[in-house]
Amino acid sequence: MPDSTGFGRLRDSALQPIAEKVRAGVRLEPADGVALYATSDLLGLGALADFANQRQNGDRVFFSANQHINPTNVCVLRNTCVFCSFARMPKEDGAYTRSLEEVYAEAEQARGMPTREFHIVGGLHPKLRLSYYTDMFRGLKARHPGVHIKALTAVEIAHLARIEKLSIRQVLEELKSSGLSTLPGGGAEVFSTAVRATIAERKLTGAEWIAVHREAHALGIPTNCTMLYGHVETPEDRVEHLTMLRDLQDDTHGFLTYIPLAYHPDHNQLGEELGRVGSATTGYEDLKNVAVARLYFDNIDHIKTHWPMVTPFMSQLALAFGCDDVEGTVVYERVYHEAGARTDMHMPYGRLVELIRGAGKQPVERDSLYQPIRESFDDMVEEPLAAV
Ligand code: V47
Repeated sequence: MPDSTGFGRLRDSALQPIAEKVRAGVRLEPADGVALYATSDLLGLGALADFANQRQNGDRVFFSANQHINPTNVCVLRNTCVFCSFARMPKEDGAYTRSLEEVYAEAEQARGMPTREFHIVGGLHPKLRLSYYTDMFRGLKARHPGVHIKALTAVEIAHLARIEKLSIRQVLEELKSSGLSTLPGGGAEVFSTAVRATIAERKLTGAEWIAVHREAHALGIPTNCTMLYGHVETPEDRVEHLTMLRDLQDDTHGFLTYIPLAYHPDHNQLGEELGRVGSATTGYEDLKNVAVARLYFDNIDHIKTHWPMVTPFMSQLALAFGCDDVEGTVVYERVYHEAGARTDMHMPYGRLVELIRGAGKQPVERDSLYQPIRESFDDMVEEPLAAV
């Protein structure tokens, strides 16, 4: 086939018209998204996504020094979010709820480390009130004034509004004035009503998730967005989900980055029902989800790879498939490790730098709003990637 796009020969002819749009910077239609998910020409897809990423970010790859904190795993949706291995009933084995002093003690690990962000998420606890979180954020800010607080998914915000009988806006305003600066992208799963009915029956709907993020953006709170892939969703469900995120971004420009989240099937009901225990998503699917996102989101600047889920090795490969943003140091990860992830919990700062350099890219330490903090690492001691 003659090559009019400059991408070389594309093995799948369905990619040809999409390649022309990508080259010309024309927005992809939902049908294009479905065709991208359908292709088996992973290298062709990757070449297009790499082109789109290079045009936007050059060789720069962003990372942050962050620490995840999960104050409680008690969750009222424990029995209906069947994909989740993290949640517990209040009296169930393994249930925990940290006191504020315990949260502060965990956050002390940030001292002596380069940490610039606390990423704080947990379950929908029936008794923890809004004041638990506002006190927590004030306390953390008093102890670590320079550390940014990215906390509470849209689902947790909606839960707090419900138990406090406040509006979403009021909850967000209270949280913002106590130190919260951005929201993470969790709880989105897949917006399709049919998928939600199967995997997360009582969680807030896709439209409600979007409404919380719209409100946050209106209040000057930037947010992240995600999609949980690799369970019962179809390519059409994925594209519908990406389209809803892209539409909101057109309106608000409040999303900082998109993170495709790879479903882990261990220790949860869905994994058992699907007969998938012990077999997470494939590397092929992981790379495809990064590449499609880079091509479909012409209005979201960054695509992040979450190394605890897909392994540092897949995250490094993702950098050749359209990804420009790598999850940070993390320190302690519970959500995926409960679900069977066998990766380390902590990625030392120097190892992140090496991971990015090893892909021939230029590491950039960023703050939570994607402002560059550090771009020269010449004096850094090498820390090789550990096997997982
Ligand atoms: O919403 C739960 C997912 C999410 C499983 O914003 C599972 O920077 C896989 O959203 N297998 C929470 N995934 C985590 C999240 C996140 C992660 C990293 C960075 C950011 C960010 C956000 O974890 C949940 C759900 O989609 N999850 N159970 C599981 N078994």
